[in-house]
Amino acid sequence: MTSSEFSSSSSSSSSSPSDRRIGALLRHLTAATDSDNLSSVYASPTSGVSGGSVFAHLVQAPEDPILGVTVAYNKDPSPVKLNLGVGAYRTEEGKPLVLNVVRKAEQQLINDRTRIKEYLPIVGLVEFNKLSAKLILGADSPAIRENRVTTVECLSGTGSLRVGGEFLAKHYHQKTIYITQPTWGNHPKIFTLAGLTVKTYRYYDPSTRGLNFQGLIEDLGAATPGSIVLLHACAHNPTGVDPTIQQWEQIRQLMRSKGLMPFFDSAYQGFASGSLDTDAKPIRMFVADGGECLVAQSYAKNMGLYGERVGALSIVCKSSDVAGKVESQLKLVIRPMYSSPPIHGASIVAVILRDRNLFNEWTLELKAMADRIISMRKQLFEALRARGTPGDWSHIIKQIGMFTFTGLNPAQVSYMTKEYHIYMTSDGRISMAGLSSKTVPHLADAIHAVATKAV
Ligand code: PLA
Repeated sequence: MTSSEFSSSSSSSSSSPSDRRIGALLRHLTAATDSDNLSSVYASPTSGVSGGSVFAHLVQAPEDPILGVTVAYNKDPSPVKLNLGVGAYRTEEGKPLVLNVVRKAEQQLINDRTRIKEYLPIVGLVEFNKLSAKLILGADSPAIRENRVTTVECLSGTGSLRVGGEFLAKHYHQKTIYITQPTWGNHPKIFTLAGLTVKTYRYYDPSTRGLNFQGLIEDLGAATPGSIVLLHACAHNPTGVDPTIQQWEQIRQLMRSKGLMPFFDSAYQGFASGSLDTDAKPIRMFVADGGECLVAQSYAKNMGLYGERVGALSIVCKSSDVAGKVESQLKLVIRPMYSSPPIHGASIVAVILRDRNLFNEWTLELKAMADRIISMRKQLFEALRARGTPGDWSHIIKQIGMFTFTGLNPAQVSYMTKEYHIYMTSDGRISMAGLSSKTVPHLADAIHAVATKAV
């Protein structure tokens, strides 16, 4: 039956109301089809320009600069291969780690037969949100007490940044976000797709392998008032270089004086110093002055919940009235994006954060991970010294968190991959968490080779 046959029969007096509704719908669709001139598509749904796929014109996209390192690593059959690309913690045996405290929390969840799998609200697990805000802002935070923080569960750190970015693009008067130069490779993509304009501010000085504080202050000082500034809360990725507390205070004063909006990315709380409170200090300094800010939190690294995709976005506001409105608008961002977040990972976090014993056990396991990374720094530094490797490698022990920004160039990185089967991002960043006492000598040999050869 063609649409015209259908519409003529549906308009006859003998047709039922539902026939008539379907007829009206079909006429509507037919009209849209004609006006959009899509009939050829309907006539031959799979035909492309030359009768092939309608996607034949696509070019092969490159692998992601960080996650693509793992793809290449997985294809390498060498028994000595080493993946120092993605920032994922490994044990001394080179194995991924599920924290003991996470296993315990999961067991509790499984044993609880009252638990159900209904959708969470758009904002996620409410208890998780409250506990996450306390974890990052401090249990005694005046902003929490005054009920002017709104927190929504998001898909790990990335999802929190994306939701926060889109919220700002819709509702904040300035659309420019300043990110550090360099930064985590996904930042510019996340914020551009969220609808913001991305600019950079100076951060790292390759000649000192430390912070370019002067450049940072100059660039933020020259930023358009009101702009958004992305700040790595601790353990800057990829450089491992953080401002001192005194420098943070200067940054805070400058940003507040220019009305710059802080957006903290906290992906490594506890990984920099081994202490959750110490690593949250810069954020708490900004919250203590009573001003507004955004915080994206991830539990990927500090609880080892990578694939569970657990994180939170908190927006600290000036009043509880504003916080309520902000939350209502965040829901409008989230609902059409993924409707509501997953339940399992956030439940694990809530079980651990609400129970004093589990919480304490977590802090010990977290400290052990941070300490092992610090010990890898020392071992690598010593191994290079023992080999007499030319150059100053003290930044390996000075830098903080998961990564060392080695200073190796892309040609040296590619030589190390080809000759030594060592995988890392082309900017010379190595994940210290992927190293072990057993693999340090292999890495030191490779670095020694590229530092002594003209690669
Ligand atoms: N922010 C920063 C600064 C990060 O380094 C990462 C992860 C995230 C946010 C997002 O993490 P999440 O979404 O998993 O919570 N960076 C990793 C992994 C560890 C990655 O690139 O996805 C990295 O190797 O750089």
